[in-house]
Amino acid sequence: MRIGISCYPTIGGSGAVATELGKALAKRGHEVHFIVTDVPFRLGAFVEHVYIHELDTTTYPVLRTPPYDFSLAALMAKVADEYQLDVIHAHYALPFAVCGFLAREMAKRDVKVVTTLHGTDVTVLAQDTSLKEVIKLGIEKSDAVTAVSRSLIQQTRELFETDKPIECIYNFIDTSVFRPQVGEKVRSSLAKPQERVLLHVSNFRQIKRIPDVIEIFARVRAHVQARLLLVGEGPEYSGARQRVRELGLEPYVEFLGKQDEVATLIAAADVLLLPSAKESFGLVALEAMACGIPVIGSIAGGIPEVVVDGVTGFLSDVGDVTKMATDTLRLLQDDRLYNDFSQAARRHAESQFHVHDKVGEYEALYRRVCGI
Ligand code: GMT
Repeated sequence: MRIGISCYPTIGGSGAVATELGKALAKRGHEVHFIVTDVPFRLGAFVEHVYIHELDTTTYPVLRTPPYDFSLAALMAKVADEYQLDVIHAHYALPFAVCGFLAREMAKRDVKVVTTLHGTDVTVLAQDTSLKEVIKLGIEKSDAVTAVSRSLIQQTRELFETDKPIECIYNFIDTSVFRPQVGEKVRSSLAKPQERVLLHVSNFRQIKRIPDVIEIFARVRAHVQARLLLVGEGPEYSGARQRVRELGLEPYVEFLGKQDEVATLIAAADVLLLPSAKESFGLVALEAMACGIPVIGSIAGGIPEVVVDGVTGFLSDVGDVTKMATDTLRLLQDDRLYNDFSQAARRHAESQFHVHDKVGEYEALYRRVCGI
């Protein structure tokens, strides 16, 4: 098939999933056209059957802001016609599903629009009443809609009061890339042999609850020698640095900033902390589990669909840092328990979220909407 993919190319779960999907589809022989503002960060080296169509965001003196969304829709339609696309896959309702809808109206061929909801587009942007109706339009005008968890389907139904069928296709992982042991070198450069390593990876937005991450670490460190790796950047970054200073934890916390290649960093850790207030899926939890790293997470959104409480990690109510710290210590102070969790996490990632299975689900969906 010939598939167009539009996504946010910057660091973030939705861009990572869209890019990995495109690469996996291309490896299966499909022709994949990324229609984007920049080359997606996870694309890496040249991949056969993958084409990039970058948007030229020309500004005109008369316009206060470039007509970015219309230009993207026009580019989608142009690529659809020139390369005879069967499907445009929009990753994120706004603007991509809406642009896809406009592109389908403009294109000369019968191209179908598939939208994947990733979370923030629904749970955060829909709170803005001025955007809610346009997001709903993008969802309802798509030929097919998927969401990355059942929880997100439920939330979408409630927020938009829509009966549009939404299918759950979970995010996926390439377990040959995210695997135990790949982090050994990184670990020895970042932590002392006797230190246990706690890790948090996010875009440092308020919903990630970075102060909880630091508090859990402070409580754990009171009992075991440990180091905290913080990967990512965002609005809460400077507040986090200040909190670490106030608690006197500076020698034990590494702020690593934005990182493209996270597999080796994740595999270098002992435990992943994900205490988010909102999370449609929690891709980093899956990446950690694939590396055999148990997850300490919150009962929020789709996290309980990814992490099996008491088997591949421990889950707590949002904000319950006491239980999260206690559970982390339980894992770190009991080697047998830790190994059981580590092995179960890897097995669960392989059996439930393998890239081959999920890409197969997307292929079946594309075929269905195209009637082939
Ligand atoms: O977590 C973020 O803030 C980034 C966001 C995005 O748009 O890339 O991630 C969302 O999509 C990911 C991929 O499907 C999910 O794993 C994340 O859980 C989801 N984030 C939220 O729902 C907050």
